[in-house]
Amino acid sequence: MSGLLRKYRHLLDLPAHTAEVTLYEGNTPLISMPRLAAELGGGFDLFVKFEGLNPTGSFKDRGMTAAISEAAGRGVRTVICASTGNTAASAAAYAARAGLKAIVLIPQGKVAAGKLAGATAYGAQVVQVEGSFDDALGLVVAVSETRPIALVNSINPYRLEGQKTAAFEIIETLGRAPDRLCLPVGNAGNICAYWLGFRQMHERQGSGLPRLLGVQAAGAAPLALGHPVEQPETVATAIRIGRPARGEQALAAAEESGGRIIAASDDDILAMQTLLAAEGVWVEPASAAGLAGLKNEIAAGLDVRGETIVAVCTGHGLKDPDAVTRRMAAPEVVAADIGALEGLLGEAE
Ligand code: AN7
Repeated sequence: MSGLLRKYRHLLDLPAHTAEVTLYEGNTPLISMPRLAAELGGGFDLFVKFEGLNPTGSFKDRGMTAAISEAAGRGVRTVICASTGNTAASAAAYAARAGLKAIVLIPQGKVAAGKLAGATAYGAQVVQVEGSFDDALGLVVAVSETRPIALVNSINPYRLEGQKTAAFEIIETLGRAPDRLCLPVGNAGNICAYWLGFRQMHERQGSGLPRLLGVQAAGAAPLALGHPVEQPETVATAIRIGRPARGEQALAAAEESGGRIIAASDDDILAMQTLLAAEGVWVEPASAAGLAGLKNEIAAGLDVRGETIVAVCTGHGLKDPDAVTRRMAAPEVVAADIGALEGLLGEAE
């Protein structure tokens, strides 16, 4: 078993002092989704790259193994990030692994339970900011400029180096790049990393390039709208971001690929979360955004017949259990009695 840095070191632009800190991230499954493809109109092959199966439950671990390995190898003692939750949990875990201190700034009251619990469990100093993710990012950038603290948000170029590995894995599994890649967009690091990774492999081995479909939540869609959103709001709290740090780079990548960045409504995102779970893949709301956008595009006439499409599902459903439980009725109750159970089940098989 090896971590991503050891496996892909020859393909990653990391300084010589980088000292691998790993939790054996990556190597996530590419799951065929025939029923969902049929639901979306059929005629194409659909796969989910299930990044929720990383060590801390999100894709962030790919970039974090790189960023923390670089920081640790340089002798840094403390790392800091702003986060909507997943980056916080991942930074906390990899910092703990390396014996470093992690400070994570999160928007007050807007982080899903599994992420806050994770950051706390791994021993990070968790600070709630009275403001948005964008406000928190401004603060950590400023503080990392004046103190010997490493910033591990995706502004850090090593994060993108690590996250490129997801594109490498998809090419390894399919034997080439997919025709289209859809994924959620928040601070816009991941879409940029995928594009870097696909381009790198295409230059090396002619593996092809996917069209990118980046999808934001409608209430937090600065790139789809073309201007910053001062008060972003969405049920998909992971991507509740109004001023993406890599926004321009993401728009350029989408355009270069022949794709685009669009928005999907919260209702569409939650409906897609339900559809994915109905085929056995439970993801957090933000992770359903890419496919929610794809579904809307197909309904509006996008022709994907004959294509191979990969949807990146970035985080596990367990990250945000409340997204499901707050919408459900309490499960029915039955007496501890076989007659009562038989009555309740009726004719069901
Ligand atoms: C599940 O954790 O920004 O476009 O601070 O958690 O690379 O930002 C999370 C982002 C998609 C968007 N899906 O990725 C953070 C944070 C999930 C996420 C995104 C995030 P980027």
